[in-house]
Amino acid sequence: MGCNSAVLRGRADVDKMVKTMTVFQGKRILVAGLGKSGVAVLGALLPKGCRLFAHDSRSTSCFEPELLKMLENNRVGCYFGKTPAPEDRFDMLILSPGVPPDAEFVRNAARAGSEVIGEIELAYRLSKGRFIAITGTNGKTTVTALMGEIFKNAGKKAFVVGNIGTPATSAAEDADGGSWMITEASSFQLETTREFKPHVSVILNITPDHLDRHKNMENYIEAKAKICANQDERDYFVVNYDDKTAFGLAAGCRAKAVPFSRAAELEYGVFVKNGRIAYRGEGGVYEEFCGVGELLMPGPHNLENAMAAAAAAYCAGIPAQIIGQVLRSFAGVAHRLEFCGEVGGVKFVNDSKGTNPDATIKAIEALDGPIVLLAGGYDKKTDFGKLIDAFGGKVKHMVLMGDTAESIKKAAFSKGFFQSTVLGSMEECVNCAFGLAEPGGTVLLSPACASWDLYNNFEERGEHFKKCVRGLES
Ligand code: UMA
Repeated sequence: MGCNSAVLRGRADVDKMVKTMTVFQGKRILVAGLGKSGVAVLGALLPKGCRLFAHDSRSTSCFEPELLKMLENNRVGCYFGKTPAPEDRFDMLILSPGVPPDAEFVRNAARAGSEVIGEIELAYRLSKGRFIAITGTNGKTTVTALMGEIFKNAGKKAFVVGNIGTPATSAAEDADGGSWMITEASSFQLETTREFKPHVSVILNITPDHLDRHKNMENYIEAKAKICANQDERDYFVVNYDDKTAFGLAAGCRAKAVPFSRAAELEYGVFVKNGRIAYRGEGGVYEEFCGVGELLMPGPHNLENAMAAAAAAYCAGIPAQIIGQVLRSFAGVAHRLEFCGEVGGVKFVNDSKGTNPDATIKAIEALDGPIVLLAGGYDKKTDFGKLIDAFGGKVKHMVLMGDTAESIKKAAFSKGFFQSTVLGSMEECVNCAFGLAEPGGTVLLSPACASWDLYNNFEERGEHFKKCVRGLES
């Protein structure tokens, strides 16, 4: 194991440098979506001598004056609150993750011959760093953050980027050949990759999510599978052996598969042996990282996250002893099963990052009951039946808010769970949940839905929850 292709990379670096010097010059490029990703793309492309355009469905008045000034000073053509006309020609479109590739203006441009790529693909083309890409319906933020800690502790130069919050493009050109780009990759970001070829790719699990965007499970799986589509025999594909859908993708991938399993002792890969997280590889290699009981992050899903991070870091050449050290000290990330206080004997847990039913099921599994669950949010056309089935007597009451409140209540009714209250705001929900919870019990915010109906992002929603909890304390 380990990356030993320094000579090959040297050649690849030179090729890449020559390519990026020439490829953008004089080209007409439309950057679609001017959130974090679009702004990072503009920042990277402005010095490259291309003719830049920006599109956003929001109107001009929604943007900060500084950003508008910067666009004007750099003569960036703007399509705000409107899409480009069909006759407007571009050599390339760079899509932000939130902009669907099947939007009419994107399809028109592709039909007219524009190359359409996403922001992560651009980062890959610009960067000399080696990519480790992590995807999965749930756990990818935790694994990405954990890997960042492992690399930091190993003294490596690493950038923690992607869906976790920092666009990969913003760090792409700071990463040299000795750097690692530890990239959380969502299905939105992977969907628009073409040449993207991480040295190590990770798929944690695949369960239904974002079906409003991908339309069906096949398309969602196809988007996820792009993480390993260009990998070859020198690369590694870390995959959950216990997740049939994810593991099924190993058959079509040319990289060395490194499975991890919570349930089975594997002949090759990462597994649990005598209560310890262990790795077995070619040539009789056997390593142990740490004891399962030494992990600080709660729940069986976090054991899987730890195993995946250990496998991926080991593939990248990090010694087992350093990996074990970090696994023993990593307490998790904010908004993921984050303990945020106890009032009158009731614990409050913020799992705002639980943006699909599977994530909420994992949060319920990780906690001891009784639980009052705060759920509901933006409607991704998800089926909530499986969530209700997973209550297993632990969830005593649901307090629901947001666009999906009524559909979750309906799904619960059809399964014979009648303890649901629908309310309009976070303040009301937290107060109500506190009133319903028993001392020794837990109020869990794990909405099973994205936040975009009432908040800009899950962080804002989690912070609002924590503020309401602090309000109970005073
Ligand atoms: N916009 C359009 N047209 C559209 C959709 C959006 O013009 O059809 C515009 C919006 O008006 C806005 C901009 O695009 O001005 C926003 O772009 P964006 O939605 O791509 O968001 P960014 O700010 O660029 O953030 C993105 C990711 N957002 C999404 O995937 C929705 C962030 O993931 C990520 O952290 C960031 O890039 C850096 O890589 C967030 C997310 O919610 C956390 N991800 C989803 C998830 O985890 O479930 C996938």
